[in-house]
Amino acid sequence: MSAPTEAVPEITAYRSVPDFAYGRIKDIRVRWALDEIGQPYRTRLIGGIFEDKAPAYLHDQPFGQVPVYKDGDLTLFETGSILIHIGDADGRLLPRDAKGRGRAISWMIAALNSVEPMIQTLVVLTVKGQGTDWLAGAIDAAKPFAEQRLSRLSQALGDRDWLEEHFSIGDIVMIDVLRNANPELLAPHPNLTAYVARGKARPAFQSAMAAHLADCAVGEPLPA
Ligand SMILES: N[C@@H](CCC(=O)N[C@@H](CS)C(=O)NCC(=O)O)C(=O)O
Repeated sequence: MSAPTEAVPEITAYRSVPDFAYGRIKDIRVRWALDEIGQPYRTRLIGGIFEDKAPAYLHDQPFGQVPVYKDGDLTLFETGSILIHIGDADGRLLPRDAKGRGRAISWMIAALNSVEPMIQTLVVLTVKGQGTDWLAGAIDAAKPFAEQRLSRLSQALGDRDWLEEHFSIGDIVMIDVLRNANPELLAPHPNLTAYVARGKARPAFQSAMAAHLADCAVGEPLPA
């Protein structure tokens, strides 16, 4: 739910990205969480993904990445920390009890730290290795790590709708990580494929994705 007024939180997003990144930039996670709780926000577009970032931006996000989140005098970077902040403000995405809160945060960190690196490695190799003679060998080396994590995740999810009893910030990040994986990796695990489809069917995902795509043009070239 994008809103123009300055009284609402602000998130940063890119004005343009290369083809492979279109619809995959991480501001979607923050937009999705905000839309889940009906919190309007505004976006600040910061140029192309590979453009240099201004010193003021690097102060807010030391790695020059998207998203940065501002709410009044609070400025946060890292989607994980932003989602905990949003979740704490509204119990629907992050249970208030210590056990439930801890499990939801554990799943979110598992998505960021145990699952995403394995999947992202394959994406980077595939994008940067196109046409090279090392790509096949590198994929063969990296793929078993992703397969093992997905297999364990599939086992843990079982036949539940969400990672815990209720949908949480853990599901937002895990589903966003999985939807960016090569579908071939998910194919052996129908419960993961169905889990991603369930997440993408949520009205808040759809409104967040529509706003995300509306802000961003496709076609920025890859740097050499
Ligand atoms: N760990 C960061 C990662 C953010 C991130 O990877 N942002 C990408 C877009 S999806 C980016 O801005 N990349 C440009 C760069 O790394 O220079 C987070 O979760 O917020």
